[in-house]
Amino acid sequence: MWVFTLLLVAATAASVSCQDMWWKSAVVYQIYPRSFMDSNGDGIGDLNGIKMKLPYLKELGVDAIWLSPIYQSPMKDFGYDITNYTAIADEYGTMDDFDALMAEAKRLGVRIVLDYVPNHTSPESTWFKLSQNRTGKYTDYYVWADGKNNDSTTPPSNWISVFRNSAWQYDDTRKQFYLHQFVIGQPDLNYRSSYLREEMKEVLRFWLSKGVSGFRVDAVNMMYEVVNADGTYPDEPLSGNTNDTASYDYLNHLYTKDQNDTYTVVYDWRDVLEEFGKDESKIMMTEAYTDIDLMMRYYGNGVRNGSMPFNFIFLGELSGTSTARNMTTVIDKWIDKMPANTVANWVNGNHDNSRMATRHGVNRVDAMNMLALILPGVTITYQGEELGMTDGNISWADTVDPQACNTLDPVNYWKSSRDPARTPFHWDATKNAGFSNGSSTWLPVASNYQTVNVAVEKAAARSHYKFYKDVVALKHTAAVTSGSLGKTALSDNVLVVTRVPSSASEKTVVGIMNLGSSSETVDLSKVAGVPQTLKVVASGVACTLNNDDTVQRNSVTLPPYCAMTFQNAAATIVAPFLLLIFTSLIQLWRQ
Ligand SMILES: *[C@@H]1O[C@H](CO)[C@@H](O)[C@H](O)[C@H]1NC(C)=O
Ligand SMILES: *[C@@H]1O[C@H](CO)[C@@H](O)[C@H](O)[C@H]1NC(C)=O
Ligand SMILES: *[C@@H]1O[C@H](CO)[C@@H](O)[C@H](O)[C@H]1NC(C)=O
Ligand SMILES: *[C@@H]1O[C@H](CO)[C@@H](O)[C@H](O)[C@H]1NC(C)=O
Ligand SMILES: *[C@@H]1O[C@H](CO)[C@@H](O)[C@H](O)[C@H]1NC(C)=O
Ligand SMILES: *[C@@H]1O[C@H](CO)[C@@H](O)[C@H](O)[C@H]1NC(C)=O
Ligand SMILES: *[C@@H]1O[C@H](CO)[C@@H](O)[C@H](O)[C@H]1NC(C)=O
Ligand SMILES: *[C@@H]1O[C@H](CO)[C@@H](O)[C@H](O)[C@H]1NC(C)=O
Ligand SMILES: *[C@@H]1O[C@H](CO)[C@@H](O)[C@H](O)[C@H]1NC(C)=O
Ligand SMILES: CC(=O)N[C@H]1CO[C@H](CO)[C@@H](O)[C@@H]1O
Ligand SMILES: [Ca+2]
Ligand SMILES: [Ca+2]
Repeated sequence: MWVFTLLLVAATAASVSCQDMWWKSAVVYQIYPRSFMDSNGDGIGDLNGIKMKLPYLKELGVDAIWLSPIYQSPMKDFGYDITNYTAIADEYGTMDDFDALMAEAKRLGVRIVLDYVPNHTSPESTWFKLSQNRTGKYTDYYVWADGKNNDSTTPPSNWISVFRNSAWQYDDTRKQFYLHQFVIGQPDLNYRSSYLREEMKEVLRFWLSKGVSGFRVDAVNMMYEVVNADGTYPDEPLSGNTNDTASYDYLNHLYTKDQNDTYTVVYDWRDVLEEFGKDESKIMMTEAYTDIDLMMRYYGNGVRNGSMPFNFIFLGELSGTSTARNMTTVIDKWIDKMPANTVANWVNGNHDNSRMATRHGVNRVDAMNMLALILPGVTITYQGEELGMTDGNISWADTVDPQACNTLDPVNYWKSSRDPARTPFHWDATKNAGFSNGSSTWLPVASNYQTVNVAVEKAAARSHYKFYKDVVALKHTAAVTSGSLGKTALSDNVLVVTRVPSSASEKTVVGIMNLGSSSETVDLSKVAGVPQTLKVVASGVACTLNNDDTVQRNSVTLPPYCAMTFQNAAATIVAPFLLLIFTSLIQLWRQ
């Protein structure tokens, strides 16, 4: 009996330290602040707007919100061009507003993760001005170089910006070129300067001291560029993919991304996060669109810990025509590569890509949301995915994204525009979708806001919102947090995902989806780990069963496009029973 009691105590202690690592199984919800909620009627979302809507996020069940940049910026790239990393953009509010948002989020138990943009600042930054002047340590804060043959009209190398044309801009003050891998208004910082590296760590400490739970790191693999021994920069070879000489795709980027020094800097940042990790494990997520093997190195090198690299596999490798087998292949691809004891993550969308509901089709919204939520690790949801929001239609006249404007092409601009995925959030069917009470909004509201919005979806018997919320509620069950993972394609259209907990007293979670346009009846007794009697805990918009209905595993019928989640039907009496024994034992012992 003593052994039994001790075991129970040990189990309790272990689960407490697991809680600490809150992001091991968590939902991180990306907010694009400009488009979430406008509190003062200027047509631009802001911090007070986010604060007003925290109860919505709490009710939805998200663990943390990641805010796209909220810092002082001339908004040439909508906040990814930062003037001052420790000041709030005027249009988003003040530092007092941030502190109030932080306090309210803490009160509600919603964590805040901030965007960290280390590759570049705005040229309006004081650092840049001091660097132009070659003032002290700031002299080498940016990547400066003479033109070829010291000519002010010939750039130092042939490098091309992600947003088209030369990546070098001549600066008349310093009489040198500066590098900008993104827009001209985003000069690259120079990570070969130790002063700069220290300065950037101070930025992390500033926000950690305010209580944030971690960072999402922007464009991390662009931090370092190769420099020759004589200080010149090597030309990149042509890719052969396109004849458009202004396109980023024209070159093979051997020297401007994925350099080895990058990983060291990321591991150094992890150490800074550890300084603040006593009460809460801090999260770091890095954005790098690159080869999967290079991505895995962000997790750590076996000696030092790093950060969780964003998994863009759902974005890049699945589409509306993917089969159930395609999905299992793609899931394995990530899981098989992950180093031991690291955390997986699943990204369904962000502000740079066409919305999930548009890429996969509205019919697959429930399936894709369910998949990202019940697989192990962190689910990253871009605002509006829980509603099935689709891309808005933005005319050339209304286009503001520099990536589209730089094409100067009023016909084909939409192919490179990120505006359609950034339209204001749909709260209700009133003016401006309830996003703003102003006369206009910074981007037009998508035209389907009267049918796709929070108010309508909360009131409906079935909706993407309700389904999403019901699945999120399982995120912290033992099955989803740490259960074993099974995935079986029963046909081209039917995928079954099982999460079986190690303890028989915990419930198994089973997710099932029909990707096709005809009804399917499947026998789940063929799938390992599926309980005999299943109770519906989440039922998508295309399904007919309701929550709490039960079905036998040997015959489950799925209407077209239906996604459902089940748990074991039989109430488990084991856990409460054990608890009863345990408390009785303690009482006995005390007497
Ligand atoms: C509506 O607009 C007024 C100013 O025009 C502003 O003071 C108020 O906070 C706004 N309310 C909401 C909910 O947007
Ligand atoms: C950033 O803004 C803060 C608050 O206004 C100010 O104290 C600080 O000096 C600024 N830093 C830079 C580099 O401009
Ligand atoms: C840079 O130098 C110019 C000319 O000496 C001066 O006008 C300007 O104030 C200086 N800027 C900074 C940030 O020191
Ligand atoms: C390049 O030209 C500038 C003047 O434009 C001059 O100050 C500098 O010394 C020259 N650099 C080299 C390496 O010749
Ligand atoms: C580039 O132009 C050449 C010559 O016109 C053509 O043969 C080739 O197919 C083009 N390449 C691409 C990727 O369009
Ligand atoms: C980068 O690091 C990898 C792994 O340690 C190594 O194999 C490779 O040679 C390095 N590349 C360079 C250019 O140093
Ligand atoms: C890396 O992280 C793991 C898991 O959190 C931890 O056990 C380990 O001690 C860390 N290693 C280092 C070198 O910090
Ligand atoms: C999806 O499956 C089809 C048929 O097996 C295959 O041809 C295709 O390459 C797969 N696509 C992906 C992304 O795995
Ligand atoms: C955008 O336009 C397309 C084609 O006209 C249409 O199918 C789609 O529903 C529109 N999207 C929205 C959000 O209005
Ligand atoms: C997903 C994401 O945050 N993408 C950003 C990557 O970095 C560039 C430059 O900072 C931004 O334009 C993107 O929005
Ligand atoms: Ca506003
Ligand atoms: Ca860089």
